[in-house]
Amino acid sequence: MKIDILTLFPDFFINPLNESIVGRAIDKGKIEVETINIRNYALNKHRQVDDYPYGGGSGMVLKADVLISAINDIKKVNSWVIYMSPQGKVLNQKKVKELSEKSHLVVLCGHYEGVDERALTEVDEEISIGDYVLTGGELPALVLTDAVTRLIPGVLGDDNSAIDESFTDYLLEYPHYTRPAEFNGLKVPDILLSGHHENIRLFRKKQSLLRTLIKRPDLLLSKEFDEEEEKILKEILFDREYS
Ligand code: 4FV
Repeated sequence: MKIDILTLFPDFFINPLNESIVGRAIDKGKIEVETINIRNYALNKHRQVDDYPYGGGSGMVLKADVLISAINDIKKVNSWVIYMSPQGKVLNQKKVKELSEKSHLVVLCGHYEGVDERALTEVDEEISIGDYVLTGGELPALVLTDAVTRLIPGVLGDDNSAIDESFTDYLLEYPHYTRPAEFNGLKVPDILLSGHHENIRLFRKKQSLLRTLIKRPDLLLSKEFDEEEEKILKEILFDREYS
């Protein structure tokens, strides 16, 4: 997979794309990430990329002619063009999984007041990282790049770790513990020290359901429960064993 990031601030990405898991994934050639300066597509000698909004108002707007020539210069037949914007659907793990299966993502970073609406004619999808307003689309582009990169086969040590993690199957992750076995008088649950894998699996499933019920019940609205999950939920809700 290749991710081309269209931005006015390519240097913003230097460190984050050279650190940790994403940096290693790029070094291992698991993913290619390139930042392209929108200003390279400015059309006049002043290298202008933005202008005053028609109809007045504060701030500047990124020019459609500049953005569209940039997008059309970069995109290929199989490209998926994403504009990071508060107007987009809020990113979730399901969407990340879907995007991680594409071969080429072009990610457009807005700035100032945003982009000329006509630039969206070359955009396949608007995505938001949350209902708040940022100074630019650079952080959202990094969030998307990080989340997608993790799901590329071979990026995470063992690909299994991306299977039973938060939001996979609409459940929050079970609690994690490591040494010391007792800390500040708080003991690691005995079942995790038992070595009984099936009981540990059931404990973790129950913890995931419980935590999701308490912390993010909204997630359960779009979840299909399998027989075992139904049994565990009944035990939680009615506080008694079900055979
Ligand atoms: C944003 C978000 C976001 C809006 C105006 C950039 C800013 C400026 N992008 N999720 N939330 N973008 O706040 O994706 O152009």
